[in-house]
Amino acid sequence: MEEFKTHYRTCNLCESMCGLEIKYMDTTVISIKGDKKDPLSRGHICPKATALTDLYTDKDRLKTPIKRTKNGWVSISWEDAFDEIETALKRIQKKYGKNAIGSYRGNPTVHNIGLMLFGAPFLQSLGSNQKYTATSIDQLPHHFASLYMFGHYLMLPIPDIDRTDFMLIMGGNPAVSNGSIMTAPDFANRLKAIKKRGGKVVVIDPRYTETAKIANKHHYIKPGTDALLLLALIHVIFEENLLNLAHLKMHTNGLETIKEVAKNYTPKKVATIIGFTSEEIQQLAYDFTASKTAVCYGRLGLSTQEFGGLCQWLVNVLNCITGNLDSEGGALFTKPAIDIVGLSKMTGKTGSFNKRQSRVHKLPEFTGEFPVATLADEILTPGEGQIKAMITIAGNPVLSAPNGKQLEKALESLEFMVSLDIYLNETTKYATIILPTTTGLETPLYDLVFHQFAIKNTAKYSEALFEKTAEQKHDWEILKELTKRFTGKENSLNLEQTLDYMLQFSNYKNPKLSISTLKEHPHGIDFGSLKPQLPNRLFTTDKKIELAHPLFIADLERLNKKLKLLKINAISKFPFSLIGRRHLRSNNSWMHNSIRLVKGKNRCTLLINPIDANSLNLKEGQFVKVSSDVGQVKLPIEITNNIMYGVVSIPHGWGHHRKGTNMKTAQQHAGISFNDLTNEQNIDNLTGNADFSGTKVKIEGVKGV
Ligand SMILES: Nc1nc2c(c(=O)[nH]1)N[C@H]1C(S)=C(S)[C@@H](COP(=O)(O)OP(=O)(O)OC[C@H]3O[C@@H](n4cnc5c(=O)[nH]c(N)nc54)[C@H](O)[C@@H]3O)O[C@H]1N2
Ligand SMILES: Nc1nc2c(c(=O)[nH]1)N[C@H]1C(S)=C(S)[C@@H](COP(=O)(O)OP(=O)(O)OC[C@H]3O[C@@H](n4cnc5c(=O)[nH]c(N)nc54)[C@H](O)[C@@H]3O)O[C@H]1N2
Ligand code: SF4
Ligand SMILES: [Mo]
Repeated sequence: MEEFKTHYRTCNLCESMCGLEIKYMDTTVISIKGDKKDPLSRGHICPKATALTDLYTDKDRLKTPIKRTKNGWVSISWEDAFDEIETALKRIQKKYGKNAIGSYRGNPTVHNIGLMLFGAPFLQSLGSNQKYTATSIDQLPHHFASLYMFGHYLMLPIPDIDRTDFMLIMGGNPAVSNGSIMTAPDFANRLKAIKKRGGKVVVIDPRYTETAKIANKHHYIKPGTDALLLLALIHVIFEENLLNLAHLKMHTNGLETIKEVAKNYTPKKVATIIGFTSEEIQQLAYDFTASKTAVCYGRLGLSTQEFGGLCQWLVNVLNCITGNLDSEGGALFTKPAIDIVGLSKMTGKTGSFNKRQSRVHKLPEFTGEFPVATLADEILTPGEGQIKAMITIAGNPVLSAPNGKQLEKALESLEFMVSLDIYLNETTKYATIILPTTTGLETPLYDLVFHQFAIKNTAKYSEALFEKTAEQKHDWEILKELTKRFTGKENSLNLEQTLDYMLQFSNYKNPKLSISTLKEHPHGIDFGSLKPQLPNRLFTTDKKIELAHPLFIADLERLNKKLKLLKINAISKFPFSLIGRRHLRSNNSWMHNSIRLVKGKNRCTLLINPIDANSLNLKEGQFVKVSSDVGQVKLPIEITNNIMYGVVSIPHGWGHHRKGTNMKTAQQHAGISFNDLTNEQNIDNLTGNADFSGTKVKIEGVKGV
């Protein structure tokens, strides 16, 4: 009998970069286990990893280009698809100008080395300003804070969780999400290790989350009020002389301004509004500062809210003024082998803001892209510069971006749309042509982005496990061909050659990195823990951390207005705050076609507190109508003590009942879409990021389904 073979690779599904050990025979996967020798993940995996097999064998996956006709979708050849796309896009450029072609790139872009290396040159070849990505429905406020504080939008401080004595987690649920902007595989055990070594973990979240359950302490907070808590903590630190800038003492600007503005936010003033007592706020400030090392980590729940920019700024300020920025056990900057930040010294690309404004709502550009919240209006509003054609790459904005129904209307109105995707789904069904791509086990991987955000410096290259079929194309091959058609020039380098070129600039010389050295180390290479790097690594012109940039200070006005409103506590037509949640066996909107991931009890439910359920006379499992100012959905409820009074939760990424898709398993487990309730007008006015969290809704019981 033939022996099984073993293949080592990195999982591309979330930010954790888990090492996988895959046993296979021919083109059949026998087992997927954690790779114990991976220096970062140490053998950890989650249930999604085994679904990589399902993605590989999924009969609903598209394998050849398809074109929408009056009689439905038909397969066409790659050559015809490229010709038609070139002709249509060039016609539209000629008729309406270059900005008539919009693009949206979704989350798997950053998990796909082909899209990372070949996506930007293609979009550049089109010369359009109308660029959108999932960044503005996710981590934009982190980038914004880093741009103005450290001079580079990618200089994101990463919690040193393996050495910290105190971790304050706000608006993140890494026990389920496996960590984000903190590549920390096996997060739950790393968190338990903090407790084991005598440290403490405190979680601040409107839901008693899976992370909260393994922490020392959890505290509810009213959605959208975290900036007030952070300011009150900073207030206590100044007021009680708990300040400690450690080695950064001579390297900051604006400390006095922070002290001045924090005066206004006494614990007493903010406590009831955020759902704390003033003693609890004070105690948190004492615990944080009394700990030898500590780190505050604020993630999605802090970013996708009304004050996302302020929150991420204040998280950095808190770490900095307590001696926990750029220090072991605090938040540190990484030094990956291929160092996009370091390389900016050559490329000069450090990020930009508000260099131009969007056409319809005058929203600011961030590093070349506009907020996706305004995409539908850019398509639907006539006039010079209106988007007439769209390119979507690895994205499903109909389910992921605010007000999905409005976006559907917009996509339907386009003259032409092309999608690079693996499925005919809620977004790609509006395409004129879908170009199917390889994914997962069929692709090579080097994590350009997540090595940059990891809690340790490592490097790893994964070769494709299975050869693609003759009819399939990799994302990068498709993009390379399309680029050639718009520049007239052939890029002579393939994917590995491009990576090999970049590896020459590696931060590490021992061993000297190249694709071939990386192939000799299939488990990855360990370059050790993160180290302090400031002030050298700063990109600010005076090499100082800007603690109080005027943009943040000015935005406090908006927060103050909100504070006044919250004090009034007026009766609202939409009395509940809706928040999201993630599940270990789900991944945004696109992994629901795997039976092993969706089977079991329905997960697309509304969580509600027993007090709220009682007052509305609702019973467990009953269907409710949830309405917001833009739409309504119906789904069953789950009554639980694990959610704050006045807050309800629905997971995002569901809503697969929409007609015209071809994902049969997902359709059978359709759920409803959170983003049929979110209003695209609700954004963080400072950064342009979508404000999903705390969407105001009304709940009413309904009979039957
Ligand atoms: N209400 C609410 N909305 C949210 C969130 C929330 O918490 N609440 N979260 C937000 C966040 S954090 C994010 S990142 C976004 C995600 O938003 P999106 O990135 O728009 O959505 P995904 O669900 O990740 O869809 C990924 C798409 O890529 C395709 N795909 C998968 N792999 C590949 C590949 O290798 N190549 C190509 N070409 N395509 C591929 C899939 O089929 C799918 O169509 O959603 C955001 N939206
Ligand atoms: N299993 C799984 N893993 C994933 C994903 C997935 O879909 N499934 N998606 C991946 C992606 S794209 C991302 S970006 C990451 C996100 O990773 P995380 O940032 O960990 O995201 P969530 O799990 O959505 O956690 C957000 C938390 O914020 C809380 N929250 C909501 N509003 C507020 C608020 O106003 N204040 C506070 N303090 N908390 C609030 C929510 O209750 C929730 O617990 O996860 C990644 N990993
Ligand atoms: S946590 Fe799960 S999905 Fe994320 S990289 Fe690891 S195995 Fe893959
Ligand atoms: Mo995300």
